[in-house]
Amino acid sequence: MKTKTQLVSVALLAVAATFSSCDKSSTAKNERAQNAQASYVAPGEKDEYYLFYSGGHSGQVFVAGIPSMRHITTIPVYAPYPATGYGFDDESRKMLGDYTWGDVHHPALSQTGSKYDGRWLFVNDNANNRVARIDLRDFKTHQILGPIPNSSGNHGSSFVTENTEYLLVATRFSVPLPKGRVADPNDYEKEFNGMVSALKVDPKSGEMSVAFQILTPPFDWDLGSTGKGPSSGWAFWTSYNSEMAHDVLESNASQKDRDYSAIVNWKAAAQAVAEGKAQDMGGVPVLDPAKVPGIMYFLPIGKSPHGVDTDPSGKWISYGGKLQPSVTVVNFEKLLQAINKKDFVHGGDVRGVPVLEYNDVVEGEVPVGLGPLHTQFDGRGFAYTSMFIDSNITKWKLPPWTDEEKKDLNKVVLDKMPAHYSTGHLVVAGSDTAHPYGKWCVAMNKLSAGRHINVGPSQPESSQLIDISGDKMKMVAEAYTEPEPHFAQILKVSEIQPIEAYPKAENTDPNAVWDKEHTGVTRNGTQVEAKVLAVRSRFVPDRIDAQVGDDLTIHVTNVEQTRDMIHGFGLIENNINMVMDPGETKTFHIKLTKPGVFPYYCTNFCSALHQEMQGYLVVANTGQVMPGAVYTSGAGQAPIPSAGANVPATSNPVAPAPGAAATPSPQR
Ligand code: RUQ
Ligand code: CUA
Repeated sequence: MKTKTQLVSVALLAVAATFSSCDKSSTAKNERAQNAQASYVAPGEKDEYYLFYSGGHSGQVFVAGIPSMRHITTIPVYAPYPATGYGFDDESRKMLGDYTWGDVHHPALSQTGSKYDGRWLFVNDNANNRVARIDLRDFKTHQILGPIPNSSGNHGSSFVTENTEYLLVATRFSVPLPKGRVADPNDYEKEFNGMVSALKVDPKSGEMSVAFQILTPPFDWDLGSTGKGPSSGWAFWTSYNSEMAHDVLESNASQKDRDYSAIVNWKAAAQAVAEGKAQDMGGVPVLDPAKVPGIMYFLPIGKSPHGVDTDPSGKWISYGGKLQPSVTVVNFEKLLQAINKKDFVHGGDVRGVPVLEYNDVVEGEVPVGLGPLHTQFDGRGFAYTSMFIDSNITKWKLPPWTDEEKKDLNKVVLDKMPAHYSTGHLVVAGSDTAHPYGKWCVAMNKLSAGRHINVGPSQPESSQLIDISGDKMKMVAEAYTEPEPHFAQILKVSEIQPIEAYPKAENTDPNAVWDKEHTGVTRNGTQVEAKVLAVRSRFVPDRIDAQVGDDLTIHVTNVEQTRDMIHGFGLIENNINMVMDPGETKTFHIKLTKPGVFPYYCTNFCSALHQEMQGYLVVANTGQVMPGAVYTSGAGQAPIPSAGANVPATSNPVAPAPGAAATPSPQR
């Protein structure tokens, strides 16, 4: 007689057999072949789009190709990344400051005229209130701004305005302001505040700076979206915790049926700041919306909404319900009318901010299903919402709706594509511009639940590529990334032309060396400076002398001008690992504390003689004279300091004794 367990496994086997036999049916086979073709990029061919994924708490940005979904490169932003030497040289170390991690959520491409201009990619750090700028000319991080003052938990970030005038960001957590002030969380309502911030972007250099902020009640701001077209100059935010709870948020922040969306007129706010209506807080001009009317309004929206997304026309604002099974579509024109007519909730304001009447401005609640988080648009009148609980992508039709559709909005829900599993964000190519590319959607799923080969308990995230060009969505490929993509941006490859080497003419580093004559080591007191040249396949000089107690600075210039000719400079047991791209100079500084001879070597495989590309850093004891030490003669050159008497070289305990055979005979 079979045991119960045996029976269960027999049943499971039967189910598995059904699945595999249906997988092998000719329809499935045909479909698979078609999908494979749709995402196949043959060896030697290239992808059509870049996919820039946020890397979540890995602190990085991943770059993949669409449609192949192949991971192509990783751009380190908030975390050291030895592969590119990021976080080891002086410059990137300085950018990282006191932190070695960040939580990248929402990348945003720069725009001109509500179209991607291919210049920069901005990414937020949810954890330490920062925003970074990646230059798409070299795919490198060039600036990290922050921690932003008066802000704590930079989640609602970064959203670019139509011409990248500003990045608009909002704080997720409320804290006592200015930061550093301590108050009891029991006094949350009174003592804590949130903030919406505008970061100015220099139109030439992309350099970001904190322009101004708007004070808010202590709601938890979640996500944002900037306006365009009719909503140009406006921005929209979702929040949770209008209850202003400070503990057990899971239930305490889900009491009310509505939470507030903030409707911000950022142009009016900038104007008010210019007119001197702001007050300084922590060095930032801060506007109080109770005292400066016309810059902020609140709109009650379904319980704890999550994403808010403006459609390409700028007229429809979609709010993902998260805890209610619908997407709320707001008609911006009605919203503007209500504001102009001062049609506010009777006698209602929250801390001096006027509250709009829900029914005046909402076009409809589209019943998309359970757990709607984010919505994207294809520019053809369709919207796609990620469903966290239902684990699918739901396609629906934007207004204008017919009277019949209005009566039953189930009619505008057009298609559902199962995703695997629990989709968080999704991205449609170009959705946040006035000119989406459409065609591709990528679902970023929170649970991959064993759809890949087993890699133990730490499971990757899954991303699924969906063809949205037809009436019905079609899933064509699946890929995995390390935790954890939140949002992404898609850019047409043909729209940018990244450089492949840094032109020599552009290298303005005063310590760059391009020929052997200018390399060398100089000493001034205890300051030792080495200018090193790297070229296939050697370092010049390949010996650097210093002493314990010295401040050693090493500049390495990779003089190559050829694509992919990268050299590294790894210094053994000193935690130094620089990587120089062709034409680049990098610098590190180290206080020498331990004596020894430390080999340095090229870490990046550059030629057949890559292994030979090595040298020695000789760190003598203080005052110990190394007869072979070579210092470049020059002005200001001081002699090696000696500690009174010369410290003799340590004798070699394994050196052959005088008179012994030079080469010991092999042991028996
Ligand atoms: S958030 S899914 Cu920043 Cu929706 Cu992650
Ligand atoms: Cu240079 Cu390997």
